[in-house]
Amino acid sequence: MPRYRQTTVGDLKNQAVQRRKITDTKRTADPATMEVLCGELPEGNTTVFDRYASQQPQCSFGLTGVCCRNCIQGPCRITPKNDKGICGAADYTIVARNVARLIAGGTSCHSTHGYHIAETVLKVVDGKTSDYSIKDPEKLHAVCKRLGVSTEGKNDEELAREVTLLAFEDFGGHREEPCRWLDTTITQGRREKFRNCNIAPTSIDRTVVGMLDQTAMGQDSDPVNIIFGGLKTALCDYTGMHIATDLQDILFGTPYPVATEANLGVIDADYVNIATHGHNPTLSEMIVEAALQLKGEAEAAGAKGVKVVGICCTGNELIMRQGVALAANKASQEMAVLTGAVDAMIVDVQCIMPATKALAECFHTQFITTASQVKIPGAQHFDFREEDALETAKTMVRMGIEAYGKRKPELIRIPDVKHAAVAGWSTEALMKLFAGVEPEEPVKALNDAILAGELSGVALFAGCNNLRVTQDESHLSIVKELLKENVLVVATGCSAGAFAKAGLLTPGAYREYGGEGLQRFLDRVHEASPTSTGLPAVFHQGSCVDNTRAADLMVAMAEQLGVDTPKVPFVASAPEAMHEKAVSIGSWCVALGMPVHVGVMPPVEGSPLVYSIVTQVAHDVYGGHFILESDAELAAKQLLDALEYRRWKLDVHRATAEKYDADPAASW
Ligand code: NFS
Ligand code: SF4
Repeated sequence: MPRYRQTTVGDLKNQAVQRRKITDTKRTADPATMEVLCGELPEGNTTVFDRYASQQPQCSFGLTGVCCRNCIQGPCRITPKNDKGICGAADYTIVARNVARLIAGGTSCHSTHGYHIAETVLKVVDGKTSDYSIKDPEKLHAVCKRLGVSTEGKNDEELAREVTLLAFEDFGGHREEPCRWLDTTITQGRREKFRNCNIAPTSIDRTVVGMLDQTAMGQDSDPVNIIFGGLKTALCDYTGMHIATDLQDILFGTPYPVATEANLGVIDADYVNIATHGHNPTLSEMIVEAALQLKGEAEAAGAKGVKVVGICCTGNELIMRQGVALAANKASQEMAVLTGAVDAMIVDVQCIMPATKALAECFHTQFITTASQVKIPGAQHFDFREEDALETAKTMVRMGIEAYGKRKPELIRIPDVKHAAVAGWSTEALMKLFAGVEPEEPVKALNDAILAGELSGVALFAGCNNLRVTQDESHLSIVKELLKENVLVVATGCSAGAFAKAGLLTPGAYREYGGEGLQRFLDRVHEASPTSTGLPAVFHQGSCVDNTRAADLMVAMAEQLGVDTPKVPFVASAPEAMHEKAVSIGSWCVALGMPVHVGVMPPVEGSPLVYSIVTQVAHDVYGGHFILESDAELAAKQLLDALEYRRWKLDVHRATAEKYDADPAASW
């Protein structure tokens, strides 16, 4: 029987791994980024890679999570000599509190994003802006159905208003019942589990505030209770981002396959290049529209037109819906500026390094901020409002057109590296693909392939770039291992960016990277439901805020199989988790029952107790657990083992249920 978890409780990693010498480390696996890095930097400047090196060695109290700064008697640090903080907080309390606060931070980002989209929808239906409209009434109706909103005799605007008001209740309402976007999108088994464990949130805002309260000085010191509070908060992250994805699909359209390109080579010296960076599509969708409308002005300035390229998750939003080319993921954002051919970088929220602005100053690049909560000293700021979105977007694009004339030709060096990519694999798009084989119940095509042993399961690759490791390298090596072993891979965020940049999203790439079973399966479904784009090796599901698309897929699989989610052969991996958002996503994935690999050690090593809760006890309670493994080869093996264990158990439980004409066992 394969093992589903590490057996070495408390056998913590050698901390030396965390502090490997930067000189021993290859910085990036991305040839385009490497090429730019090898060139000259403007005098006095650094890149994220240099600053990571300068920060070494980093403090081991912080690295292992045993530094508490939750009151101003601190900082208190746990050492062999001092096993308690001034107030008496032990390592397990401090580590648990720190992790829970990371989750609260991540949840705040995603839910603020979702809230902003909800406000935009309301402005649209109230007629306060004419720049947006309801592009996907079909999705609107599907969401209404799920939420139990009657559609009889109501037009799209009325329905959208009703849905949005329900979303506001999930954010800040006072109700006894769990948040609707959580409760209506999970299995019955999870609903009961979350209620029984008292981690089903009733309001996002209330829960995040409650988490800050719970983890303040002199409050909760029970690590299990704190971690459960953290999971409740993480389920708010899920709720907020599910709202964001649903409403974005309603407003901008549910993504379907679209062909494009990725990596720095998409920046084209003949065009005015506008890089959009951040996360929120309300801005970038308008930039795309403005770029189209201002083609003539760009031509008058001597360019062939305006080319919009994406960075980080704004890039992921645009690649999904508009087929806009993706230039860079997080660790390469400065490299885009260093090409010398980005005329304006327009940013909204999250993952925008202040250093990118500093670097832009050495070039002609206009750096423009647009969100009231994200201002960067020295950057041009526009107060972006939906009411006059297109006009503001045009003003910003015009700044890029003007800057185009001020380029310094001697500084232009665009790596000749780019790959064709097919993105746009929302869960709806995947179901459409599977429907060719199983028109009545599309997900059955996927489950049947797993039950037949053709596929070994499904993996979600998510998360960031983290400077502690070689950029993109473990994303690529782990995924290649899994593809070879016939795992169907979906991806989001900077992980999807890494795959796009490296050619794993290229049409037909599954032939190069997939095992025989995966190739056979994809050939079959594609033949039955052909696309004009062809199929990639990895299916891009969007930005980080879109991670619930993968959860929806897992829930659909569970329901078709007649089991709860912890039994589904479905795993997740964040090889380079970095942001607080990644911590919250990983945590709700665990609560939903996924084995979740994290390739950089989160700050939990300082407490063997917390370490064992997240890697082992979590499994007993929720069926999901963290696999904390920095070695890519071992990580791939553990993910494959977890899938094998689940397939084995599923087979046993299904065979037994059939024999005794009963439901499959509820345990995992
Ligand atoms: Ni996700 Fe996307 Fe990237 Fe990480 Fe940042 S851009 S939201 S947080 S770094 S994947
Ligand atoms: Fe120290 Fe306790 Fe204050 Fe934390 S809350 S800084 S452990 S006294």
